[in-house]
Amino acid sequence: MTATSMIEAAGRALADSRRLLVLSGAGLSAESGIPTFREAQTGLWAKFSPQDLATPEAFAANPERVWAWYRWRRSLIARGGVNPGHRAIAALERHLDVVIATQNVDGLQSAAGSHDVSELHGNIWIDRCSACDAEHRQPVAEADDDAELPYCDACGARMRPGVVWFGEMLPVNALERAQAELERCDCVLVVGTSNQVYPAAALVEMAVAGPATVIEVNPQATSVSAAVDAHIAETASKALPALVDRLDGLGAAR
Ligand code: BV8
Ligand code: ZN
Repeated sequence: MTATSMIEAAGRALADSRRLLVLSGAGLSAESGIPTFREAQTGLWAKFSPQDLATPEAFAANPERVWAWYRWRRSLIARGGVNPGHRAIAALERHLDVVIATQNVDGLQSAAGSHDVSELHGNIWIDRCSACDAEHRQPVAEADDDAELPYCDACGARMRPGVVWFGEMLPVNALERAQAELERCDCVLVVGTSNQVYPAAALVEMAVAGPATVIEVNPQATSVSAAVDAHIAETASKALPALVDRLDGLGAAR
């Protein structure tokens, strides 16, 4: 089936649904100019693998390098901002009850206006104390690469980015919220993830194994593409606004 006919089928499935769980990954923010982890990192970071930077060990060994990487990513996010895919997901709230569980740390889905976003891997705009967990939310702005590394006002320990690194537990409330939604929703929209990082990938697998209709938006095939109800092989910024247009056209009332 072509992407257009898949969008037709997915539009009808969404029109017949009342409660939608969105599971999103880095591909949703790719069109904001934020490289996904799968793509080779650009420029200065080309020689590093994210797995080698997004770990407690990397931070302990070289906090300057890890902070430089997060500051580089903060600048990309501040520059790129919300894209049509993020805005379309927010617009779906006109037609359905929408809960979003995102692997992305960029904060862009909330910035696009979505009201119920669980950040499974934390948020890049939060500094968190490596000792007492005190948190400080940074303004969304280009980072100052030359700024001193931050220390905790409360206990003096080093601050770290408020994200979940490899080998770290996910925030229990975010994960439990997503798991609970899998029981309640009648449709799941999987956007821009290669389903390779657990336990977030397990949510997608549970969706595919469950009773809800599953729609996947990803220009590439993934490990679940053959098992979902509709795989729209298109980018998020094209497919998601088209889905919203279909729902608007079908006059799907909430
Ligand atoms: C945990 C935040 C256990 C940081 C991220 C050894 C020890 C411990 C754990 C493990 C271990 N070995 C394996 C594990 C499990 C590990 C894991 O899954 N590893 C993988 C590599 C196998 N998981 C963990 O470590 C997790 N914690 O298991 O704890 C534990 C138990 C008890 C006690 C203590 C601990 C924590 C995982 C979270 C890691 N943090 N992010 C940061 O961002 O800096 S993960 C990070 O990579 C992202 O958040 C995302 O989730 C993940 C994948 O990123 P990408 O590949 O870039 O994105 P994605 O996969 O979404 O792929 C992009 C997709 O988009 C592609 O399919 C592409 O086709 C598509 N696309 C591209 N363009 C577009 C598009 N789609 C639509 N439109 C487009 N335009
Ligand atoms: Zn502290």
